[in-house]
Amino acid sequence: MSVTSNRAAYLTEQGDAADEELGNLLDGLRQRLKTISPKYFYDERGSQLFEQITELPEYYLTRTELAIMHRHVEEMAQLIGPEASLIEFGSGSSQKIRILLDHIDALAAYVPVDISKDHLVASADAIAADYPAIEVLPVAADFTQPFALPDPVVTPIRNIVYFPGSTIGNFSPEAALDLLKVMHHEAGAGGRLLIGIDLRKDRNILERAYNDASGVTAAFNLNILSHLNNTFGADFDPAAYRHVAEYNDSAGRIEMYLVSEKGQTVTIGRETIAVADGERILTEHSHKYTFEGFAELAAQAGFRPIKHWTDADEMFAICFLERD
Ligand code: SAH
Ligand code: AVI
Repeated sequence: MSVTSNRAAYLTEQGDAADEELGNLLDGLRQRLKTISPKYFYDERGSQLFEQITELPEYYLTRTELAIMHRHVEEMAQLIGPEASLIEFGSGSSQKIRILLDHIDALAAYVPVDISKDHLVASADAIAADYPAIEVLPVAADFTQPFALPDPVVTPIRNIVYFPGSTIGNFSPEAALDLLKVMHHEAGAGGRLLIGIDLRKDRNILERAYNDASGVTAAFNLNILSHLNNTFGADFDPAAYRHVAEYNDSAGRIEMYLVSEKGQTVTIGRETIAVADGERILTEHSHKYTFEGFAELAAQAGFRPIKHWTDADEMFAICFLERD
């Protein structure tokens, strides 16, 4: 773990060694259904493309969650209480947190946690500049592994883990449970969780959201290959793959793939991998929950729902939970 100064405050960096990362990546590509972790979407360009996705007319998730936040923020702020530390998992552009920061009294600290380091630093700097009274302590880490929390100057009364965006949906139910356990750990005694979940709905609405007419989601999906080329020296040809997103009704999830347009090989490290014509590489699942299904999962991690809010069409929910 190293600590380097930046304008926001101090950036804490925690992560796996490069060879462990490469080993995990190769394990995924050796499976019968080749799989790349969706965490590799988020290099600087991937983070920018995700920002564009949030503004697409088809991608209802962000504007629906923002509307719920605006509508119920006073009640959320009351439940959070004064002198809390807000720990945001997958903070991205730190846009939604601003709604809470505008309404919470005497926050102890804001701790944005994200794997996309440059984007994290820029977003944390912007928050620090716009909210000079709040201590901003960014952590660049893979949040699926427990990480050390920075020490704020003001000792928080409680930790609130904030996990918006329905990013929990990008994990299998087993991995989501493990992640909820990490959040339970990071929340600590008396801690709470405020989390966004995308609800089950008509497959046409879902498939449109992940197959936008302007092709931004396709560019986001294909960018994962450029990220692997830059990070691991791989030689994927992104132009030789095509984006596919479809809803799997029985599993309740959108599945995103890259489909190879021809037989080809890719070299990563010392390994050469054959990809057949028409073969699919799985890049992302996006699970859609019922509120009850999510509450059941959260209960297994030691969280009890206190309150939840939805929009009028019940497209999206924000849940506030406390530790048992
Ligand atoms: N919270 C924002 C961004 C959601 S996009 C919103 O609600 O709009 C998902 C974010 O999680 C990205 O910023 C990505 O970089 C981050 N992320 C994805 N997987 C991660 C991981 N394993 N560890 C840390 N951050 C991760
Ligand atoms: C970050 N996550 C919740 C997004 C989702 O909707 O699953 C990522 C995304 N993938 C394609 N479009 C957006």
